[in-house]
Order: sequence, then C-alpha cells, then structure tokens
Amino acid sequence: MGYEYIKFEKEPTGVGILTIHRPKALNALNWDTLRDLGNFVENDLPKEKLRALIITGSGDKAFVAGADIAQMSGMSSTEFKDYVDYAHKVYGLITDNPCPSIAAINGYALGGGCELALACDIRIASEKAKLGFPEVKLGIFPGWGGSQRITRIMGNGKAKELIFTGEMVSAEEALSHGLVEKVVPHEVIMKEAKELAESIAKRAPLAVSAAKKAVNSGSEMELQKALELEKTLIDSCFDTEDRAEGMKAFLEKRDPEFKGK
Ligand code: DAK
Repeated sequence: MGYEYIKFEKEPTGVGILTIHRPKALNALNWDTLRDLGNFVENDLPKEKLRALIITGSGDKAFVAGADIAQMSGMSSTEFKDYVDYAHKVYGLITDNPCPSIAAINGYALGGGCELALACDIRIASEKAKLGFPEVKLGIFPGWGGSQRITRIMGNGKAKELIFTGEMVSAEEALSHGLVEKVVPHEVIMKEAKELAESIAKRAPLAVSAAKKAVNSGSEMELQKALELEKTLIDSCFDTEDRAEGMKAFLEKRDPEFKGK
C-alpha cells in the first residue's frame, strides 16, 4: 500500500483502524497527508469484511489539528480551491461509505480535523480532547463541510458561537452540545472505540449500512420522501441471507453468523 502519512490495520473482528500519521505537525492535513487519506479511502479501504472503521490520530496529543497552515499560506487561489475541493471529496467518501465510521478523538480536533470527525458517523473523545473551528483567526471559515455538518448536529446558535469566536471547547462541553457522543478517560480511548466498533461489527452488515443510508440520506429529505426511502431500504434487507440467519439464530437461541449477503 505504501502510504507515508496514514496507517491502516484490520483486526480479525472486522474492525479497521485508520490512523492519520503526521505527529510532528499534530497530524495537520498537508497536501501529501490529505492525498494519502483520499487515495486510501478511494482505492484501498477494504470493501469485503470491513464491518466498522475507526479513524484516529497518531501520537498522544492530536486527532488532527486541521489543514496545514504553513502550506495553505503559500498557496495560489487555484491551489487553494483544489485543496478544498479535494478535501470535500475525501470527506464525502467517508460519510457515504457503507461501512460505519467512528472518530476516536484522541486530542486536538481543530478546523479541518474537527470536520473530519464530523464526516464520521459517531465521535468518541478523550477527556483531554479539544475541539473547535479556529479558521476565522486565519481569515477563512470552516469550509471542508464544517459550517454545514455542524449546524445539522448542534443547531445554528451554538454552531455560530463556535465558528464566529474560533474558540476551542473541551470534550465535556462538546458532549453537552452533541458534537461528540461520548467522553472517556484518555488512556482508554482506543479500547472504548474498539468496543463500540466491535459491537457494530457483530451485527448484520447490510442492515447497518442500510440504516446508515436511511439516516444520512433521509435527514436531507422532506419526511414523506424519507419514509419512502426507509421502506425501500428495509425491503432490501428482508431479502438478504443475513436477515434469514438473524431470525433463525434468534429462534434457535444462538448467536447469528452474518456473512454480509
Ligand atoms: N498546520 C501546520 N502545522 C501545525 C498545525 C497546523 N494546523 N497545527 C500544529 N502545527 C505544528 C506547529 O506548527 C508545530 O510545528 P513546529 O513548530 O514544531 O515545527 C507543531 O505542529 C506542534 O504544534 P505547537 O507547538 O503549536 O503545539 P502546542 O501544543 O503549543 O499547540 C495547538 C497546539 C493545536 C493549539 C496549536 O498547534 C494550534 O493552534 N494549531 C493550529 C490549529 C488551527 O488553527 N487549525 C485550523 C487550521 S485551518 C477552506 C475551508 C476550511 C479549511 C481550508 C479551506 N475553504 C472553504 C477555502 C480548513 C482550515 C483549517 O483547518
């Protein structure tokens, strides 16, 4: 696979761990790191038997400290536009991937780093994590999907406060606003993320993916259309081998063996 700035390992449980690996710059996403992430997600993320994906940052201090400020400062407008377009594409691939994703926020998640966490389905934060959108301090604003994804999560008022001030919030405060789902002691963040991922990995994968699509796409739609989508997706689950296996296993009082078929 040959990536310098990301690492990936897949555990026998079907849980994949994708680590952004540029610790000397707090995993800030320069072009090379973003490209590694994008190439991996587009071409090398296993499609078979990957049941849940954890995304985290290398080292003990940061998830991702945002876009690379040093590199951005020297970009032409065209390069800047390409950088932003590419980040949108990569984050969209993560959000739209049928495999559920968990951000294990092990430290700073700022700007584009917080937006990466928002592109994931579920966020768990270390109690040491700090989250925020410092972009307005740099003359830009959260534009890798952040200004749109955050308002859908926490409502316009709190989102505007965070974006307009550029101030960071603690993990606990992030929890109280729904920006993260859970806060855990720093030392156990990966253990907790893996436990959550494993509990998803045990379930019927096509049903989990269909549920992800129902929630993601449905929340963009008017209610009647969203309910139609839900019906279509649940119908598609009924015809799967896993649905037959899940119900049979229940009646036989044993654990199901799902195959993703
Ligand atoms: N970029 C580049 N280098 C970074 C970095 C970053 N975002 N964050 C940290 N580093 C580097 C530091 O420069 C330092 O490098 P050396 O000096 O050792 O070479 C090293 O990482 C360690 O950082 P510090 O020495 O600063 O560590 P501290 O513990 O003192 O402080 C910190 C940690 C996270 C509070 C601080 O590093 C910090 O404030 N970093 C910047 C965080 C930030 O502002 N992030 C947001 C970036 S802007 C767009 C929309 C959106 C975006 C782009 C375009 N459009 C719609 C057009 C996205 C924007 C962003 O993400």
